[in-house]
Formats: sequence, C-alpha cells, structure tokens
Amino acid sequence: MATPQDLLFLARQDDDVHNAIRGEEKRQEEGLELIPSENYVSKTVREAVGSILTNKYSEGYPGKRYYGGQEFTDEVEELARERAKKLFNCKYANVQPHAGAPANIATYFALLEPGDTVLGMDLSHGGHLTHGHPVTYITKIFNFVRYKMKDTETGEIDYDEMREVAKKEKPKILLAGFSAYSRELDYQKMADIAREVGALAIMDAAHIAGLIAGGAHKNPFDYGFDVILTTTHKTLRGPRGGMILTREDKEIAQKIDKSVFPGLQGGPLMHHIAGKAVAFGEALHPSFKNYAHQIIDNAQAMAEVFDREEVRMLGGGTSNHLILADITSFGIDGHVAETVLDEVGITLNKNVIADDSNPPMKPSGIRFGTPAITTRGFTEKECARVAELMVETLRNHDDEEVKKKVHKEIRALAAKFPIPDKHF
Ligand code: DSN
Repeated sequence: MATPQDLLFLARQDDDVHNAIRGEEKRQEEGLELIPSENYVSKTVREAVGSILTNKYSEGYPGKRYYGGQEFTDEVEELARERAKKLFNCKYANVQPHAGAPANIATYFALLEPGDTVLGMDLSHGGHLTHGHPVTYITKIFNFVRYKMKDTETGEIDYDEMREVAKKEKPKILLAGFSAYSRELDYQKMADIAREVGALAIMDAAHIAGLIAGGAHKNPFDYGFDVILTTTHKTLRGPRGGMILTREDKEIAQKIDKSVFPGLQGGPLMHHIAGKAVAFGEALHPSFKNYAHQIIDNAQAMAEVFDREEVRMLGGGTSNHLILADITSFGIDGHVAETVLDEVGITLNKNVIADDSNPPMKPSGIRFGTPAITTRGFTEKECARVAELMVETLRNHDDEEVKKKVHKEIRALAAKFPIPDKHF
C-alpha cells in the first residue's frame, strides 16, 4: 500500500482528510475485499491519477480542443484510446466518460430518439439500474423492456422470450450485460436477434471487461456486437471511470463522441484518462492473461465450497468473477449477512436475487467476487478457505466467539497477502 511519503503534504496540512485516508488504507489492507466491482490499482495508476493533469481543461478531443496548451493532454488521451482499441480489438474508443452510468446514458442519447425502446436484462435477474430501472431519469425519456433468465438454477437466459419480446417491441438497442449475473452470455444468439429486428447489439461489459481483455471470456465484438460500454475500475483494474468502444462503424463512433462531449459532459478528467492509459498498458502485459484466468478459477473454488455446503447460488455456480448466493437458508437477510461478514473483515454487498420477494435494503442475497483478492495473490486454496470461513460465519452469525476466531484468521490471511504496489 501507499508508503507514508505519499501523503506528506496532506499529513502536514490537513489532519482530518489525512486521517480519513489512513483509516481507509488500514481497512483495505487488513480486510478482504470481495465486492466484485472493486479492485486495487497499481501505484503507477495512482501516480497518474494523482498528477498535475487534474489542473487542465481539455474540452473536445485530441487535435480539436476548445482551450490551448493541449500538446501533452492530447498525447495522454491518444495513448489511452490506442491502448483500449488494441485491448478490445476495435476501431474507436471514447475514454472520456467519468463513470459507467454516464457512458451508458451518453450512448442512449447518441443512438436513440426519445421514446425509442431498449431491450435489456431485468434488474433482479442481474441487470443494472442504467438498463432501465424505473428509479432512473432515463426511463422518462426512453422505453425499456426486459428479458430474464429461463432457469435461475442454471442461469440460462430465456433467448426464445428475448426474441419474442424483440419482435414485438422492436427495440433500437438490444442490451447485453449485467452487474449481478454469474454466467457467460450467448453473444451469437443475441447478435442474431438484434439483426433480425434491426437493433444495435450493445454489451455493457462493466463487470467483465478485464476478463474479456485478458482473453478469459469471449469478446462480444467477435460476434458482431456494435458497441461495448464499460467501466475501467472493476476487473480491468484501472482508475474509476467509464469508456465506450465501437467495433467499426465510424458514424456510430462520431455520434457517441458528440454525445459524451458536448452532449452530456464538460471537461474530461485528464488525470483519470492518464490512469486509464496506464491501466490499459498493464492489461496489455502478458501477465494480465494469467490474472484474468485466475479470477475465474478463484471464483469457481469459492463456488465449489458453497455448493458442498448446500448454499443456493443463482445460476448454480459461476463462470465469471462473481457469485450471487441466496442466504435465506441461514435464517438471515442480505443486510444482516453483509454486516456480520463486515465484522469478521470480509466486505461484500447485499443483493436482490431473481424476482426477490424481499426489499432491496433487506434482500435475500449476497454478491461477492474475486477480482481484488486475486490481485493480492490469492489462489484457489486461499479462496476456498475464505468461502469456508464465510459459511461458518453465516451459520454462526450470532456467536461472538466464532466471529472472533474467523476475524483473526482473515487478518492473518490479509497480512500474508499484502496489497501490491506493482502488478507485474
Ligand atoms: N456499483 C456497480 C456494481 O457494484 O456492480 C455497478 O454500478
């Protein structure tokens, strides 16, 4: 983790913020991060994000900016774009979205007219808020319809229903992607359905971008997908941010550029774009392939333990980095499970399960995954042990002695695998 010198000025000048950061540093170092959308960036990425690039306004795109003094910002953004294109094998990249949600929203505005329809995954079956949940403003502008899993025990998507809904609703976008789904999608089937109804095929790869970049999962572009939306800070292990990739259609890419700026955002966060460039460079390194595969092997090792202990997993296990477990068999809800596991040094999140009858703040499930602990160097052996400790804690959720014992073992594991400054 960060050495004390990293915060030298902060330590001298602002005790309050300094102490809060030190507290978080300790929390990250001493606990295990199992939130599947989190990761640990390298110190190299942190140096770029903490750089003087934060001082610069750069509205526009390389070679076409609204302010002067852009020779180095242009270089940084070009590096990020070129590396992203190489990673995902596509022709166009917009690296300016501040996060995943603005990337998705900018894409809707680029490619849809008000009232147009998007067919995406139901939230309780694994989809994301920005795929059309009624609490979001985009549902006031666009029409969202949903597909679901056919079988929650295998995770198989109901592609027949998807085709029927697509034929009836005539979506302009068929949206793949998820934030709480543990299996791989059939991109060929989805691309075929999109073509059949004249929709664009778009993948929200926010969660699995690193698995795709590392060759551990299929690349939707290889099946004719038009656009990939993603965050950069999950399995891709970059700084917080978003990105939009276009396979080959220049007109689509130009519409997306205009939609990100000036349509939705103002000045790009050039320090974050530099961090993205560094992270993409790291993901291009051969060792990233091992990392991506290890994430999945580790998640499967955890799933094996849950299976053995007869804890129900949505989708019956995992083919990616995450597990969504129904923990009602322990006689608790997801909120209690999250709290109890936090007490023993394991951070994860409560989550709704398919067609959950419980409310989102007290749902029936927990969601956890392996991107961050894999960065720490955990292999199947340590991951299986963590899963055993999770089950033991959940079974004995009100036994203080058991929790104390588990916490001690978690701290020892965390100490044995410190968060690395370098990824290769
Ligand atoms: N918050 C992210 C996640 O945890 O999946 C998605 O927005």
